[in-house]
Amino acid sequence: MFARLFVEVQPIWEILAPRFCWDNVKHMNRSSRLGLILGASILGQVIRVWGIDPLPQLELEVAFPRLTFDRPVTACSPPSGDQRLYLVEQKGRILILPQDRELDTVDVFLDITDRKPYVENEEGLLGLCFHPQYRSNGKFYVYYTQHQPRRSVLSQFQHLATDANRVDPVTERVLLEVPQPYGNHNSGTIAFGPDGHLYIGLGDGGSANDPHDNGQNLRSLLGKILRVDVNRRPATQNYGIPLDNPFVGAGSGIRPEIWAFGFRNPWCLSFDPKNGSLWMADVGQNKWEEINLVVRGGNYGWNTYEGFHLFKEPASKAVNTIFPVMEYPHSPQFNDQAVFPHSPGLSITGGHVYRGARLSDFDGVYFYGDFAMGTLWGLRFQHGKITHLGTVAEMPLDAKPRRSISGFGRDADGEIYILSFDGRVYSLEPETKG
Ligand SMILES: [Ca+2]
Repeated sequence: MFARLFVEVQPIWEILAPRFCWDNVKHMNRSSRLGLILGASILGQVIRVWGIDPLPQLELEVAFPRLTFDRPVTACSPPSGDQRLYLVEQKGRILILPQDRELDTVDVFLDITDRKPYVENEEGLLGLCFHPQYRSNGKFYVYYTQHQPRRSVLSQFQHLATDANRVDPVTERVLLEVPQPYGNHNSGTIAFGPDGHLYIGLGDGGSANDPHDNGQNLRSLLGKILRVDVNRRPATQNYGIPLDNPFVGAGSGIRPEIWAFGFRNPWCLSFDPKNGSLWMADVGQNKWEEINLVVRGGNYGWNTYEGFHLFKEPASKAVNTIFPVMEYPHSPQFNDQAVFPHSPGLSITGGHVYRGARLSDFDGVYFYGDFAMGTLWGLRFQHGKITHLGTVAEMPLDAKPRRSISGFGRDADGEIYILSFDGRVYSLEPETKG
């Protein structure tokens, strides 16, 4: 299934030729040339891959032209028929965006900025999802970081009985607190599965290279995806453990909350609304970014493997590793080691499987992007293999500020949005000709 494909990669300078004059390239300073090389290699569409079809191009359009946001990280709509997007800002606010996109006003749904969740670059209010019965119970869940001591917090809140657009922070019920040794790799992506249970992504604790080997340690919650029951719990517990979790009863301190393990920094996880499969992008260390299909009890390799590649001896430490659906390199030079050829990036941002109605060519396509490069890709995975793959939108080389991709949003209709630290939310639009 993961056999190396035979590929033919076109040299970068051949790709460049129609667009750029070589003399201009020679006279660029080093950083500009690097940017150009990376930008050119984004033209991964010219990589000819046997048996994999390309995808059409899309354009990104500013979805709310009169609104800008401060470090948006995720957005979603509640399962209540509410068509509006609820957008999370890393510094601690959840905003309800207007259904009329020309408006310049938002409702502040929840504001915990006074708790100062955002201290280090990867800390903050990082996750939001709504209870499947949100319409009747008004419950939703957030993940945020705190200091003294440094930790991650998973909490339930409820909107006001008198105003569904507002939340009183005193409704908070803390479900879980996890000590964090470092400021990075907090993950914080949360989602309800089709089984009604809450799935929680936790990074490996941070620093670099997973210094405490948390990813492979089943006695630690770090470097895991957890699965908990928010509805049925023992009186003394803040959440229940579904009895069919894979490590229930394993003993020896092995945590029964764990659903899957061997992750570095899941960003982000998402269920395909059509078939329930769980997609998760894991941010890489030095060379490889990866996309995984997560199954019950699966070991996804970190820190023994980074993508498909042995990262830390011995290989025997990661038993039955499940390798990614897709990986991409930090440099085009690594493509000769790759299982699939792919244009480069430095930090993956996982998105969603498209099941909306507007972009029929993209039904079933998993969208993902890169925080550093601003590239948007898509892939379609059917019957155990990738059938379609390609760059669907590129960051303009002269974009200022750079169009990073910090997160994705998905609304009640299944339409996908791109969130960027340039302060914008983008919608996906068919490419305009000419
Ligand atoms: Ca992995």
